[in-house]
Amino acid sequence: MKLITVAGPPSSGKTSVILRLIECMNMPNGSIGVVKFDCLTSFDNLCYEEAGIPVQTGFSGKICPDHYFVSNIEDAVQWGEQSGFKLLITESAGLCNRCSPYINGILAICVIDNLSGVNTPRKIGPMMKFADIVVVTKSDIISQAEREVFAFNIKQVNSMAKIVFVNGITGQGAFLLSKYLQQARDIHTLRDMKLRFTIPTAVCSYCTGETKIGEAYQMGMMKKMEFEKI
Ligand SMILES: Nc1nc2c(ncn2[C@@H]2O[C@H](COP(=O)(O)OP(=O)(O)OP(=O)(O)O)[C@@H](O)[C@H]2O)c(=O)[nH]1
Ligand SMILES: [Zn+2]
Ligand SMILES: [Zn+2]
Repeated sequence: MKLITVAGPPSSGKTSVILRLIECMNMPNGSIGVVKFDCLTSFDNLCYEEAGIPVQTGFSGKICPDHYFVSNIEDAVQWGEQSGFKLLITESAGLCNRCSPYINGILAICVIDNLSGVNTPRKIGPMMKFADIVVVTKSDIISQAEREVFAFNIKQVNSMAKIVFVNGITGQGAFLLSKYLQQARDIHTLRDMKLRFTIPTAVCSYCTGETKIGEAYQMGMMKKMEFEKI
C-alpha cells in the first residue's frame, strides 16, 4: 500500500484536492482510503462518503492534532492494509503551525490557499518547509501576478518542493499532481521510521485541560516573557 500525508491550514482545500486527485487517478472503487485527523469537528467524512471513499475520522480534542497523528498513524496504516487499499491518504488540519505530520520516506503534501496572505508560507513553519509537494489552491480568485508572488514566497521557505496549482473545485491541475504521486513508495508498516521534524514536547498543564490562572497551576514546560521596566 502507498501512503501519502496531506497537511495544511484549516479550509485551505485539502479535502477538495484529495477528492479531485482520486477522481483523476481512476482506480477501482475501494482501493483508496482516507484517514482524517482533526481537532474538534469535521464534516469531511460526508464528502468522502458521498464519493464512495472509505474514511475514518479521529478527533484530537485537547492535544495538538499532529501529536495525535503520530500516536495513531501506525494503527491507521494497519487499518489501510487490512482494508486492502492500494493507497491510503491522511488528511491533517495543521492547527498549531509548529508541528508537521510528515514522515521520512513518505510523500508529504502541503495544501495552502492563495487567499491566506503572502506571508502565510513563512508562518506555517515545518508544514511548509518539509513538504515534498506544495499544492496551491484558490488561484481562480487572484491575478497571475499575485500567484507568482505567492509561489516566490513558497520557494523562499522550501526551495526543494514542487509547486502545483490545483483548482479544488474544477480539478484543474490535479492530473499533474497525480503524476507526482507515482513516486510514493509501498509500505506495510511504519515501524522504526522517523518523523521529518520533532514534535515539540511543550506539554504544560494548560495543554491538558487546566483553565485556572496563576503560578500554582502551571506545571510542565513553561516559557516566561521578560517584561522591561519603563
Ligand atoms: N474558489 C475556490 N474554492 C476552493 C478551491 N479549493 C477549495 N475551495 C473551497 O474552499 C472551501 C474549503 O475547502 P475544503 O476542501 O473543505 O478545505 P479543507 O482544507 O479540507 O478544510 P478542513 O478539512 O475543514 O480544514 C470549500 O468551500 C471549497 O469548495 C479552489 O481552488 N478555488
Ligand atoms: Zn478537509
Ligand atoms: Zn503541534
